[in-house]
Amino acid sequence: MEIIKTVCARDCPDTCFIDVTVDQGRIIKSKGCPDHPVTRGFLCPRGNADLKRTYSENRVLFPSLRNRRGTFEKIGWDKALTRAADKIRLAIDKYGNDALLLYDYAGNQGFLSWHLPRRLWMALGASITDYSLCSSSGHTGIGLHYGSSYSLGLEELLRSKVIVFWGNNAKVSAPHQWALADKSRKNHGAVIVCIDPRKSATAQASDIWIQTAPGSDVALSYGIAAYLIKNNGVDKTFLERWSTGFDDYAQEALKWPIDRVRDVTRVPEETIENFGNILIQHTGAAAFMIGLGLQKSSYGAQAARAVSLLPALLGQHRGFHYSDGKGRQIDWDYINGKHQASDIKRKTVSQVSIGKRLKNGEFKFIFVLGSNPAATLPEVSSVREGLAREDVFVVVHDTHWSETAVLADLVLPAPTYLEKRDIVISDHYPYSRMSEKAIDPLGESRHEIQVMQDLAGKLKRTETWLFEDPWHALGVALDRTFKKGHVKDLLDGAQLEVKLAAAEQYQTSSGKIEFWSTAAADLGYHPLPVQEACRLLNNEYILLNNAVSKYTHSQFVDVYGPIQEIVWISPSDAAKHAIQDGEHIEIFNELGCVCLSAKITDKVPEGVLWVPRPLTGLNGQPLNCLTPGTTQQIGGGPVFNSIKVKLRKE
Ligand SMILES: Nc1nc2c(c(=O)[nH]1)N[C@H]1C(S)=C(S)[C@@H](COP(=O)(O)OP(=O)(O)OC[C@H]3O[C@@H](n4cnc5c(=O)[nH]c(N)nc54)[C@H](O)[C@@H]3O)O[C@H]1N2
Ligand SMILES: Nc1nc2c(c(=O)[nH]1)N[C@H]1C(S)=C(S)[C@@H](COP(=O)(O)OP(=O)(O)OC[C@H]3O[C@@H](n4cnc5c(=O)[nH]c(N)nc54)[C@H](O)[C@@H]3O)O[C@H]1N2
Ligand code: SF4
Ligand SMILES: [Mo]
Repeated sequence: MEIIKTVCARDCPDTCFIDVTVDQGRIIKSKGCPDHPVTRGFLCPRGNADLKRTYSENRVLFPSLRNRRGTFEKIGWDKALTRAADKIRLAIDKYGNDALLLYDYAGNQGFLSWHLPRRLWMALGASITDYSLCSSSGHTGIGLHYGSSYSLGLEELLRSKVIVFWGNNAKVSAPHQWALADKSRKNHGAVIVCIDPRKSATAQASDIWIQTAPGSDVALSYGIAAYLIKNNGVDKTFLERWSTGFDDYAQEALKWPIDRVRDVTRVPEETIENFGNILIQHTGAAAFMIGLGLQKSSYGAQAARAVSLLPALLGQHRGFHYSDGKGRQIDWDYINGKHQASDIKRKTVSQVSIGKRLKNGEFKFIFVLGSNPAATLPEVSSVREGLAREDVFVVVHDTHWSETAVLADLVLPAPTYLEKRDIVISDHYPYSRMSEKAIDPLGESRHEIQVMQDLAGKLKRTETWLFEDPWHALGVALDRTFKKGHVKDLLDGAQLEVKLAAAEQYQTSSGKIEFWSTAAADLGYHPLPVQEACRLLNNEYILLNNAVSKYTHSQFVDVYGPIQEIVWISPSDAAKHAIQDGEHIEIFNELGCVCLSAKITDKVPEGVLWVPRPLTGLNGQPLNCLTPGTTQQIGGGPVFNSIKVKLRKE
């Protein structure tokens, strides 16, 4: 028996260190590393179930090619890659480089599994996406005022007196972040506040739940700011030294007296006052945890920028946390090959709104890596139609038979993170160690790097950077990433600490926190955060949706069964439609219709529905057939929490 030290590579903020017990080449146990200051010995239900998912019957174990009858046939790697190379050449010859699309995402966050494999596609001049599906609007929004969106180190939570989870369901989505907050509460009585329209698991476990109307967070932020200003709760010395534009901001905030805020947010006046008083009482010791859910709505970037400014009023440098990815010193363009292929023109398309392009057959060869677009993209019916087109050749490299894999022409088996060596650097914590291989790749699965190099060989590419030793490449790109030490130390088993960017450095044109954002003005946006109206027609509902504990996006259905096909509806809305608990109802809009079982609960307010994502309805339709491919004005992000639907009894 052996204990292998690895790191969870899932698209999750916690990046746990995992100790895996292997007996005779088989994983028998995995456990959260007890010494890691954040993992602290426990894993989430996905981490605990990775063992089962690794050995699940749904694994892709050998290359499989779709035949004329539409079923898959096992083929050898050599034939598979020859076929892929032929199709690439054909697409380029007939339609040009742009007709190739690399559709890659964060199924595995490792450098070797995700980023380095991009090099081949850079050399080919393939089209790529802008990665706008998850966090880009929040990054852009916060960046307008701070220059960059990196934030307080998460271990600051252990010193914080007020911890505000704002549009953030950390108890489910980042359980180790939640555990730090909870520890702070137990150790020194930190107050945990959750701001969410629905009673999420986090809201339930917090000391204070502030229930807002969806999309009203800018108003709430201004209301709090106005309360702080009127009650001598702002740190004027800090603001003078470290910010610009406060007077303009204050003028706007004061247009939001508490009764106006109440009308827009539906938050009672005394709740706003109480929250304001708590912040004043603990001035300088608040942590605003800005959720990804907060910024995935029509004006989500506005909400993120508004919330991010509150800690500055309290005299704190970057007293928020979003994601610290932008504060890492990593030479991404060296890793992914953009640097080496800088003279090659390529098309970058919106990931959020790619559905229509796929449907229209804009790309003739698509390589999907580490993502399941046929489940997770907006306008998913168009995505599915596009992937199934006769004139489009789709290759999927995945560990499992995903919804996308079953639509592909060629499916290639990938090893899970437990079956390969890699490095994952967290966007949230500074600790890093090698993600060691626990077991040999199952079946004929082949590492992403190997596949790309083999494919490059088939295409007779000769660029040396396509064949660079991956550890050498990471050594170059991560040369300045760690406080002390290098990639070679990680390879030797060392644990390194990532260098964090200085909190009091602001990459704005003034070098200060800009309440009145000059960058926003330059881009044609309002320099201050703007509360936009969220209008519904009669009988329309806002459909909120987000992750539940057992699943990482579309993954783990093979372990835990389907995501519950339920929809939360408020008692008054249920009564309006004479819906009984457990009754099947259809939620629909102009894009699609999903059938679900009604769960009547006061956890959602009137006019709001909630479903776990990304479920498949009782009628076989995926949740995202309801999601428009609309992009946000700021940052181009998605609008998953602004889906408008109607409902009817089945
Ligand atoms: N178990 C599990 N964990 C995950 C993932 C997973 O798939 N499964 N995915 C990971 C990824 S990639 C991401 S992006 C994160 C996302 O995780 P979070 O950052 O926690 O974001 P969400 O879960 O999308 O939404 C959080 C909350 O925002 C609320 N919300 C929606 N609209 C509004 C609004 O207008 N105002 C306010 N104040 N709140 C609103 C929702 O009701 C929800 O409870 O989770 C990560 N962690
Ligand atoms: N309705 C709705 N939809 C959403 C969201 C929402 O809030 N609401 N949120 C969006 C967000 S925030 C995100 S981040 C996206 C996520 O969307 P996706 O990136 O599509 O997420 P997954 O479904 O987890 O797909 C990851 C795929 O990678 C595969 N994989 C895992 N490990 C490896 C590996 O080592 N190698 C290879 N080659 N493949 C691997 C998995 O088997 C899986 O098929 O979903 C978005 N979709
Ligand atoms: S999915 Fe997240 S919380 Fe779960 S084990 Fe992996 S890193 Fe940890
Ligand atoms: Mo995400």
